[in-house]
Amino acid sequence: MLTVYSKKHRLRDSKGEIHGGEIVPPFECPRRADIVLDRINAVGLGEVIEPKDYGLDPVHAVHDAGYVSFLSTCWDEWVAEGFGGEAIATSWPGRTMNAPHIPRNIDGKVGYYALASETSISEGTWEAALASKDVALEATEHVLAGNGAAFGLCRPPGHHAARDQFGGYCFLNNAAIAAQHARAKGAERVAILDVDFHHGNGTQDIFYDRDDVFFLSLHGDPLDAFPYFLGHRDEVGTGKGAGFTANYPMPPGTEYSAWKAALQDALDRIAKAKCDFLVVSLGTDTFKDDPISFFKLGSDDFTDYGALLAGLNLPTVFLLEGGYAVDDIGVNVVNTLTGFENALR
Ligand code: SP5
Ligand code: ZN
Repeated sequence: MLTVYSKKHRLRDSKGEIHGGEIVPPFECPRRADIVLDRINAVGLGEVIEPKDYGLDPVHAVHDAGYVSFLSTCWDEWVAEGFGGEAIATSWPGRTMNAPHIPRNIDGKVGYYALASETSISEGTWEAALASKDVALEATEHVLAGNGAAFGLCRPPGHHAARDQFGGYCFLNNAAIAAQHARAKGAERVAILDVDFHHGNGTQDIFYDRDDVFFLSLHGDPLDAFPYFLGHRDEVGTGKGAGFTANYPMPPGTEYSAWKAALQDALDRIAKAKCDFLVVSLGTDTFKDDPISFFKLGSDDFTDYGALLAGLNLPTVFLLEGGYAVDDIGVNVVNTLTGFENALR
């Protein structure tokens, strides 16, 4: 399988994440991508290429223009304001404010566009986010050209980024950008299957009222896990999108047997919905030793479910999302990809 990778991911190297009231080294760190790339090379998964620059049109196809502009200038505005640290949101339009006006002040804008405070914006974040969406688009192009499957080694991840919000370590929604690009290039109905431990709130937000992109997510119950406010079973889409969002929240301690049953249901629904293109939001934070998650998958389970995904027999783009057991992320990601490939043989 082809991998698309850009070393520009290293430009996203923030110093701190708010976690349990402390500022700690971010779980979402450059070493994650290096370990995945090392494993790809160690097993000889296939060629590794760099992406082209696809520009901002595919970004504007799913994100708000004001949001994109904010991301592109946030760091410079933050520095110009005289702040010494990274851009971290401290005030939000809370539930009693409907925020008709976007603040002029950068501190206010960061709060307006943030959905969580754990994710800082640091120097180089925007450039890394741009490279990450190019990785996703290059992998998508490769699959659209008839090559079966490809892996976009995206970093930073994307699935928490909504039309106009960042957070959960995500800035541009790589999976949404890829799915929209596939639609623009002729796919009739794209399925986005999100197997990251966390609910893909951003992807759901972007496609909630559409029937041409079917979003399905398996995740920790939002009553117990980030992003806390979206991802319940009764969220099924709206308008003509009704029935084209599917959520499988699962409780703390969920083992592979229960997770696999949910996956099989999701795969049945994709097969019945007549989708002709698949984007997999591939997070491996479902792993038993993940430091911020609570599912119990073992490394072999990733191989097993990779094979199940191949059963759909669809053109498939895998895009990296989360996974914070850094020493194991390479094995877990590559197990999914090899499980998929070996099932096709
Ligand atoms: C892409 C992705 O996987 N983003 C995840 C963002 C999670 N950020 C908030 C994590 C809060 C974790 N609380 C963990 C408690 C552990 N005992
Ligand atoms: Zn995650």
